[in-house]
Amino acid sequence: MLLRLGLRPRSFAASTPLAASLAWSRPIQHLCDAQSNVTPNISDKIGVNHHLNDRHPLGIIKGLVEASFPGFDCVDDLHPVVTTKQCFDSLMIPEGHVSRAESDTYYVTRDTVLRTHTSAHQTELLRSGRTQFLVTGDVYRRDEVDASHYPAFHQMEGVCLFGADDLPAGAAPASAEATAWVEDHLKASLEGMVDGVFGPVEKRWVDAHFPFTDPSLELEIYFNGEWLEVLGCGVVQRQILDDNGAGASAGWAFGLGLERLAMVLFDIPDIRLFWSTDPRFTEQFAAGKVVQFQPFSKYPPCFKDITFWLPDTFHENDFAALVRSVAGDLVEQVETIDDFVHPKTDRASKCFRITYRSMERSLTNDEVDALQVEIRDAVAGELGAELR
Ligand code: FA5
Ligand code: MG
Repeated sequence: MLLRLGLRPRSFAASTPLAASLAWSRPIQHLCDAQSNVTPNISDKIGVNHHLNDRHPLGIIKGLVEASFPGFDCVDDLHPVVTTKQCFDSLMIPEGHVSRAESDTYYVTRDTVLRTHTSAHQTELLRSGRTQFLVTGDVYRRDEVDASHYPAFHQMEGVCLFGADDLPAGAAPASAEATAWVEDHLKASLEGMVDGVFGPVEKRWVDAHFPFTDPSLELEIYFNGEWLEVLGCGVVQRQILDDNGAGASAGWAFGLGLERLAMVLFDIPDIRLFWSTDPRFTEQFAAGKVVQFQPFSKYPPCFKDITFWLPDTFHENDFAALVRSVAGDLVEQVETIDDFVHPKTDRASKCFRITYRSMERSLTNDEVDALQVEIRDAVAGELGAELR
């Protein structure tokens, strides 16, 4: 574990501007308490707001999806530091759920986190009386490292409520009939959005589970030879509607990954590119235009393996976050290539392969070696693991 959450009280939490407007949006290192696991490479991303840049692929795709939902209120300026109540409790995510773990979530203090999804704003917007809305923002997760996962990414949440008048005649909002009708409406709306934005693409629905929807589904699109999960969605739990002033309605919600959609739409092969400031990337895009990304070159990769005895509490995301904090976007992938348990002592070790590759230039052996040494030191120091 990089940094553990302690139990001492946090004095500033009460005065932290939550869900304040982006006027507050700048690095948040000063908000973090001593136990925070927010690393500088993450806090530096706060306030960049690619989704507000209409010449960035994320801003362009946001505009296209918003245009597919005419009449919806579009909210895109809520601050990414939220309370655990907003992010988890309000969505019926139980204590002890994996999404709350320090291995998966960036804690600012014990009671505040970098939002892990835009669903964190669902209930406050329901309470504001809105019945159709989209919320876009940057979200943060300690997650695996590969071409489609990044610790900072962007989501768009959509919510649509239906009153008794919208539902089939005689179907009470809380009835099974209304739920089935809302689910059909949800699928048709999202398929319509995807067909409108992408034209013909291969897609499929997969059963899913979210504590805040029932039933729950995910949509996948076939891209670069694989099924890519682009969104999660479902019928909003009755209790959430009842608790937030929408008890007379039924409704659906979705949360889509803007990077994933933009990868498909612009043919962008690696999620790190969204953070590139290389003009060879940024100058390919213009407001309102969909173009095929022209890769500027593929520089050679460099592979380095590291093997260590696992400390008592260890999660693979701890290692991924550590690698990202040392080597940033020079890391393309982190894979586990070997698991070993000592037959006599029962001690477990893992071997990870790190793929280093810059999207902008060739890396030198010396610089990769230096990064690897820094990672080895941090594994021994911060993770408290014994290198092999
Ligand atoms: C959620 O975040 C739910 N809040 C979605 C939802 C909203 C369900 C409303 C029901 C109702 P999930 O963890 O599956 O679900 O993430 C949603 C999408 O975010 C994924 O489908 C994917 O497109 C994107 N995503 C998730 N993790 C990453 C990551 N590390 N990097 C890039 N995109 C990601
Ligand atoms: Mg998912």
